[in-house]
Amino acid sequence: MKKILILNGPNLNMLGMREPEIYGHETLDDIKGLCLEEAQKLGASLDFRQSNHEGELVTWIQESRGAVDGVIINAGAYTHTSIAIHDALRLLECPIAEVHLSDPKTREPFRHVSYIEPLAKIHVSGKGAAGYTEALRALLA
Ligand code: DHK
Repeated sequence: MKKILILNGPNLNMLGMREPEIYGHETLDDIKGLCLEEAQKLGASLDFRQSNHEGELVTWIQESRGAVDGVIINAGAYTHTSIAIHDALRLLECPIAEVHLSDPKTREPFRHVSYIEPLAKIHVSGKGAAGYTEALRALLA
């Protein structure tokens, strides 16, 4: 059974009440439920996590080295700032999928740079919660 780690960065715990016109009405728990359902259909196991702390995300990425078959990451605002998360992801040999609920490239200029983009094999943006299950299917294809 393939193991997938899904990581969510800062403020994604506030989904549902956080700018729903941008991020949608689903909560992170709703998204977790969708992902678990999809993973079950695809015969994969899932570890779904969220942290507001950069170092905790870095530690989880380090711990996943050699332990999972793919990582899906929505690093929230750390996407645009974190060389530490970039460096941690470089340690991985498994495929990485970068997911965003919104499409950062069409938003403020400070969201146009992603330190994760060059390391990810799969990129899904602007599809809301459905982007997570799309990334899961792509990783497991
Ligand atoms: C989520 C965030 O928290 C923002 O900081 C990113 C991303 C976009 C999203 O669309 O999921 O800029």
